[in-house]
Amino acid sequence: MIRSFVVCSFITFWTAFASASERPNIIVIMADDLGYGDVGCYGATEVKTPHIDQLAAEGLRFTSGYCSASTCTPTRFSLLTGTYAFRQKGTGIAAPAAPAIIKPGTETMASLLKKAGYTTAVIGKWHLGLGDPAPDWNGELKPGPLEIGFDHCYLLPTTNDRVPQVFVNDHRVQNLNAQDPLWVGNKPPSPDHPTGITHRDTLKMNWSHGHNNTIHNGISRIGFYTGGKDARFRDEDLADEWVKHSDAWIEANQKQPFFLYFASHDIHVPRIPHERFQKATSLGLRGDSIVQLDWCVGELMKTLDRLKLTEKTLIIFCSDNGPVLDDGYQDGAVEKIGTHQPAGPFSGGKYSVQEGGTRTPFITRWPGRIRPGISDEVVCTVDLSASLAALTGVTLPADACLDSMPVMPALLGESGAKGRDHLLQQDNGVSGNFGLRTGPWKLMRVKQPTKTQATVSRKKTAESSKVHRLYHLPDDPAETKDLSDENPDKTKELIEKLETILSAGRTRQP
Ligand code: NG6
Ligand code: CA
Repeated sequence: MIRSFVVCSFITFWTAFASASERPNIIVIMADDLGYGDVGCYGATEVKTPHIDQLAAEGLRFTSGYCSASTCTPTRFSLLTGTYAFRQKGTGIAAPAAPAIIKPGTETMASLLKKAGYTTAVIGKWHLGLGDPAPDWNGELKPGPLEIGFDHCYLLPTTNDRVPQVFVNDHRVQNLNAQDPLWVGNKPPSPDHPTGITHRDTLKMNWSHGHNNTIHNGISRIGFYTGGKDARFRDEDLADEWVKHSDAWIEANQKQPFFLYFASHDIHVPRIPHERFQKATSLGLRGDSIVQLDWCVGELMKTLDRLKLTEKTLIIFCSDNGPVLDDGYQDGAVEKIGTHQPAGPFSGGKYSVQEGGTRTPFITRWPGRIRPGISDEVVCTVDLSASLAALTGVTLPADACLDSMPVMPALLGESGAKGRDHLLQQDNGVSGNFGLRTGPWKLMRVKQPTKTQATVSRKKTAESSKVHRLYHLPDDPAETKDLSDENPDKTKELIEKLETILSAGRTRQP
């Protein structure tokens, strides 16, 4: 169902451009750990997000927009491949020295759009591994994005609480001095190597769990490294760097259709926004990082305006998983949360298969083509590959994008268009926990309980020891009342459907 802001007489105008295939510029902005309730247009009042709100006001805001997993690597894997991460081993949260998880030869969103004539780039957090069998930090970092369809990449290789803090520009660590090679490992390189444990009193941000290995910029991280001093960045400068690089890349590629995957690191830990954003909110550094993310969105919009590309560009804004407060550093997120509700009306958050884990902000904007409004259709980041292929007239190979549903008409808000008819939710991939939503019903399979910090979600969820639980989302968005005993047939039907999805190898019919 689509609720439109515009009167019906405009409909002919908004749909007049529909044709067999279209090639707008495409920017997918993926936020990191941003929850459903973390931005103004989804109900936040204690942090202001004027640019994301503007995107929603000029586009389509989804109330049932999801990412496919409640942690980063599996969502990003399935975003790019169109296949659920649980189908491939080794797609859980990637370690600092993880090899490339998406193998060359795999069809991806980028390789599909290249077939449609697009120039492609990923700028920002990668966290899908580099190299084979391990990253060669001082040599060529391949395979990586360039071997799976991207023409250019400018990356934070893992995630910023993991080592190393360097930019990867195409196949090389940027500014690496050959006299000072970069070494990365999972054990201390020497007994006297300073760590977050041995030098805890020197840290500018203290850790709360994990994150106590090598120190860089006064922050201890996951993993160890030495060398590469000239190549290292300051955490405070990350967002500026993504924006500057994106601006230049868009300008250089404005003549042909382009696809930019803008993978912001905000609001993942360590939350160290630029000094000009620090103290921007009463929510501490987590809130300040939301303001920085919003600024990035505004800068991308300004670049499009400046180059007169706004009406030629489809922007898709989403998140890689739901919210978390203390994710390993004492940054005030828990203490300063006030009345802010990061997961909005939902329960759970990052790491969980409750709604808060994967139901996240999801906005599409394409002025002149998408009629502004709100959509209740179910869409998921895993659908973007098949949907963008359909939009641009690329035929999907039968053996690619195994779970990606072509829901482009729903993403464009076309009249009567339907989203997906079921929605699968996974966590990091090893617990055996899954969620399955069809229509108003949500089945949860809980093999291992997930701890969600009470402050992420204020909703009291009923403790249940049952593996399979059933919820009616319109009446109970916070999944507090297990209705499986009252609805045994529905429960059985959904258990069978879940087992089929898990074992069938694919859900998209070729
Ligand atoms: C967890 C880390 C957490 C975060 C997460 C990945 C610990 C104790 N926790 O293992 O801090 O890095 O991995 O987040 O180390 S994600 O958004 O990239 O998936
Ligand atoms: Ca994340």
